[in-house]
Amino acid sequence: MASSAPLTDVGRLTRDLRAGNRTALSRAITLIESKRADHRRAAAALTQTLLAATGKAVRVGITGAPGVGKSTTIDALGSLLTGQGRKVAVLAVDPSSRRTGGSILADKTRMARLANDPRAFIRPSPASGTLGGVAAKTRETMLLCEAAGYDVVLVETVGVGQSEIAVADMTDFFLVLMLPGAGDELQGLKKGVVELADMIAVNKADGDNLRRAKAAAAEYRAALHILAPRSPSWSPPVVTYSALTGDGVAELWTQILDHRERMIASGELTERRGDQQVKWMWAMLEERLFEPLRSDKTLKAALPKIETEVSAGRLAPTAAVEKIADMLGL
Ligand SMILES: Nc1nc2c(ncn2[C@@H]2O[C@H](COP(=O)(O)OP(=O)(O)OP(=O)(O)O)[C@@H](O)[C@H]2O)c(=O)[nH]1
Ligand SMILES: [Mg+2]
Repeated sequence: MASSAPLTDVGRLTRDLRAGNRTALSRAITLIESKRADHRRAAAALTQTLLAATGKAVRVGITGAPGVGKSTTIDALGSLLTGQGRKVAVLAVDPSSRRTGGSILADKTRMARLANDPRAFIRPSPASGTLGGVAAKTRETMLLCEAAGYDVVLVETVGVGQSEIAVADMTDFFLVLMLPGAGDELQGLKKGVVELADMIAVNKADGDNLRRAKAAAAEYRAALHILAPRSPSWSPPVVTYSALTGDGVAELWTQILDHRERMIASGELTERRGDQQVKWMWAMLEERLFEPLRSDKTLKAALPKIETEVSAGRLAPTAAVEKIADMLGL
């Protein structure tokens, strides 16, 4: 039904999406990911119309090194939540284009339960582009999912600096996953990530790894003690669990809800979200303002030469900026 209406029929899309129609949700995401001018206008109208229906989900960001078990964790936690009657959306921010068709498939097999769960919706990262662009689309997608009735949004990202910040900036709770074993892993405890973490969870605490996982957790706990916590009402806990056996997965969720309760009570949730909204606005505006730089064909053709001239010291950076601004009509 939804597929017969044009993408720009915002009224229709809004109704179908609010009714929880998955096809409508997918189509709405296609609309917000589109670069066409008419699509962009329709997308802006759609997000404005849906605004009042957004914001009700628990938004959780999940990061960790490749292979730490992010997908397995999302499958375990997500299934636990859908089992409780919740609707779970899984999104990703991966601007590295690492996720080719093949690894999306691999992800789906790592999330085998959720992939076949009518209460779950899995959407891979938007196609590679600038991080700002990818993050903006993911944020908008998150809002669409909320309007479609998803009450938990899990946003996965790879363990690289800028995308972690982007995901922490769009979620209420930032979960950092670690592997058992000390030494190497402590190096992974990069200061930037720890400052973002609302919880550190050591995965794969099963079988032979159990003791090493506990030892790693103790070390992280000690390391965290010397850092100033991000919030006055929350000291990030360090826990161990196994996404494979499911041991400790329920505890992850208990912590997330506990954090939420405190953030609501202290007013920090409202504050964090408000700050995020303003940041999004500026980030999107920046993206928009930069767009002519990427799309203006004459400028695109001229830029390599300008760069060479600047690099060789024949053209002053100031003069180059003037030249580019002229070409853009600024
Ligand atoms: N023993 C054990 N293995 C696990 C656990 N969780 C995940 N694994 C295994 O670790 C490997 C990587 O898991 P993924 O869930 O794909 O990890 P990921 O972090 O999503 O990996 P990328 O998406 O490639 O960054 C798989 O072989 C999993 O079966 C766990 O709790 N215990
Ligand atoms: Mg994965």
